[in-house]
Amino acid sequence: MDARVTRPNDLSGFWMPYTANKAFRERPRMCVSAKDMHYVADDGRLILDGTAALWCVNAGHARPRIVEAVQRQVAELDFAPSFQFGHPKAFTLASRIAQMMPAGLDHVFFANSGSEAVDSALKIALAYHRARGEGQRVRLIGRERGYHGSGFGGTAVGGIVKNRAAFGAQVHPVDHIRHTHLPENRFSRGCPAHGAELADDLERLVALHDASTIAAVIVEPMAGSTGVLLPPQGYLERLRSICDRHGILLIFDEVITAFGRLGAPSGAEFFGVTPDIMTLAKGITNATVPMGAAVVSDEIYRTVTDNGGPLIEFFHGYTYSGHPLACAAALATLETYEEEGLFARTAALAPAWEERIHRLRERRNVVDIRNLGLVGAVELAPREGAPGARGYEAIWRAFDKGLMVRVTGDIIALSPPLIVSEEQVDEMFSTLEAVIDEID
Ligand code: PXG
Repeated sequence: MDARVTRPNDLSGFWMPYTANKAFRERPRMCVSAKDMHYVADDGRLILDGTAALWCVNAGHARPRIVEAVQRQVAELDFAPSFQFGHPKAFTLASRIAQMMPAGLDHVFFANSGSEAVDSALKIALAYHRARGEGQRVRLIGRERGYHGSGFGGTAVGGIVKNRAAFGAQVHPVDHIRHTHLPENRFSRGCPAHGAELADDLERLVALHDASTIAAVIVEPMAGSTGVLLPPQGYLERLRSICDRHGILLIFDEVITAFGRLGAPSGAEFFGVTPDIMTLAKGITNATVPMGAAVVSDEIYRTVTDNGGPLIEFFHGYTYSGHPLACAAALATLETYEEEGLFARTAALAPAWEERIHRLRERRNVVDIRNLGLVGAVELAPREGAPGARGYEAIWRAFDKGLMVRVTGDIIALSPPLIVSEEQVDEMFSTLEAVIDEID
């Protein structure tokens, strides 16, 4: 089949998300089909997927089991409501997810994206404290340079300046602990040695606001979107113990880190630290059908459902919570991960990945390299007076050379599908070297 299609002439109707819209129209990058590790561009070129799209196509593109499951599902049960009615696959899927996640996280609230998963998690935290008679615990704590999606809740706890700046006062009382990115950790391999004590910044906020006003702390175990910031060794354990000391819920936003990205079912398992609530999305369905979820401890679920109110205990949900197509896609995705041993495969490939990415150290403008699991970041120095310009150039230069990369400012991030071969890893970084060499 000829993959070429006519490019639509008018590119102004679609207001593209998180995109340089005007620049895109001048230099469009269109994908028209995909299979396994590759996209096909509208000019017929193969594009190696260096980022699992937006960190989400973990099993690779158009995998047969998932495609067939969605096709079957749409014909069998296109939609069924989850408000006061149910359908079996949502229950089966919730149990499967609970089995995959750390012991004690047993109940799953379904949403349709990471942003909705985050908003659900934050509302669950508030409802939990209220149900146990501590309704004054309303403050939500995020972290600088954190990303928790684009809902109002996620934007408020998020810590990326540009994502917050245009939207005025946020809707909820929030505060932020310090980010974990320290200059002395540059070129670390895996989690950096310095900075566990940055978790103590939560004690500062407890002293300022009093623990009795704080409902929850939300962090990404490994911050992806903001440019791959890794937790210093011992940091997450310390955060966990400070939360415990003060009755503050710990939420791990695992939208990127769950489903094999680090070589384990979740970041929680990888790091050996269990949160009270975990958010999921992206890899949950291999991105074929939108889905998100908040997974909560039995204690939280029971407290809210036992004390929340008569009949409906928790007044929150989405029309498409537990959508049958998403459930079918997720079940087939989890089977694919398991059948192909993709999480263990990632763990096995991680050392070669680390070795290869750190060979970029001597390239021009490279000021830091970070890696963990199948995640990597190459940070370029900003061009004088034009921060982000080198990063943006890297996107289109890489695409011209047949590679998809993601960029935050001048940080180039890579996170390929977990089926990537060692040869493709080498191809990816060889292309990236050529791209970096071209950028002045
Ligand atoms: N939490 C985290 C940790 C995320 O990374 C979201 C929530 C929001 O998910 P939705 O499904 O609402 O977009 C995300 C999303 C990038 C990039 O290039 C990262 C995300 C989305 C798009 C691009 O780093 N993460």
